[in-house]
Amino acid sequence: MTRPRAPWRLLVVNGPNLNLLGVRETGVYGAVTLAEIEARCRDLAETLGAELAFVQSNHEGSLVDLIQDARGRQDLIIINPAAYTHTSVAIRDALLAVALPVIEIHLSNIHRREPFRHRSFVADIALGQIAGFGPDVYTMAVTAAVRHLQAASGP
Ligand code: DHK
Repeated sequence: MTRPRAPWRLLVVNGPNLNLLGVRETGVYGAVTLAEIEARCRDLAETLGAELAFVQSNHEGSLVDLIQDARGRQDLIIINPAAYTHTSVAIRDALLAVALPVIEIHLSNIHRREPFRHRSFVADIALGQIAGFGPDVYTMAVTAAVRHLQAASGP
């Protein structure tokens, strides 16, 4: 496999209901909108020399399509699968199929919440999981992604 080279191409995938960030359950997910999170990620990506694609869908099949489209076009996927984290074999299989490194993120600390949120179909195929720091998990993941790709690109 060819090693990735800068500029790193990052895809950020957002699952269901994240389009309502800033409005939905603000005590859990905070008051920052997805558009603001995208803007923060874009600023950081530019600073770090990365290209950023940022997508959201409420539909499992559309998320599978978006992940499949990343094959050969992106170097790494950052994903907040939202509720599909806990249910979707299809999203897991799509991530395995494209064989790109994955970073899993959640605004809330899913391990402190209801037991059904403790299970993730993505965690064991991800480089790592970042959860519980609100919108900052997105920029943390962009930083981690670039560091990972830099290390993987070799000297
Ligand atoms: C977002 C959701 O919509 C939930 O279904 C997940 C995740 C947690 C988050 O914290 O970002 O359980």
